[in-house]
Amino acid sequence: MPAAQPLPILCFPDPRLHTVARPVAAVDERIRLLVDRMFATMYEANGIGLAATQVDVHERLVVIDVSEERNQPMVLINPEIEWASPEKRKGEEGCLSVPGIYDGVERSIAVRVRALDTAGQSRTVEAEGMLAVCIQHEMDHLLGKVFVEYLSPLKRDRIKSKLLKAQREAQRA
Ligand code: GNR
Ligand code: NI
Repeated sequence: MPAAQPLPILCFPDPRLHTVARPVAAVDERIRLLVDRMFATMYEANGIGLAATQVDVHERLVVIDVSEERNQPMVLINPEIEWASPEKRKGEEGCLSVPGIYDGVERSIAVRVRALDTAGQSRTVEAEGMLAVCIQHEMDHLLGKVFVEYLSPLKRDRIKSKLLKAQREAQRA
C-alpha cells in the first residue's frame, strides 16, 4: 500500500483553527482515508498528535502516537471526556500549528475518554502522563482552542506577531 499523502497544517493565528468541529456522521472509507493522511501528516511533522481541525477538516477526529518508536497509532473519533482527574499539573506544551513556541499549560493528570475506532466500535481509553496531556490538547483543537489561549494576552499577542512575521517572510522567500 503506498504511503498516504500528508496534508498542509494550518498555522496560528489562522482563524480556521477556531472552528468548532462537528461529530463524524459515519465511520466510512472517506474517514479511514482521512485518518491515513492525518497519520502521514503527523509522522512527517514529528508530532505526537494531530486533530482534524489542524488540516482544515472540521469533524471530531484525532490521531495520536506518543510512543518513542512511533509505532502505537491511536485514533479517536467523536471523543468525549468521561472523567478528568481534579488533580492538575503544569507541563510544557508545543503545537504543530504554533511552530517553535513552547509554554506551560495546566492539564488534568489523568482522563478517561470514550471514542469510536476506525471500525466504528466504541471504546474507552484511560490515560495518564503524556497521553493524557495529548488527548486534552487534541480535544481542545476540536473545540477551536489552541494552547496559546491559556497564556496571558501579552504572551499570546507576542506569539501572534512573531508567527505572522515568520509567515510573511516565508511568503516572500
Ligand atoms: O507534537 C506535539 N507535541 C506536544 C507536546 C506537548 C503537549 C502537546 C503536544 S501535541 C503536539 C502536536 C499537536 O499540535 N497536536 O495538536
Ligand atoms: Ni496542537
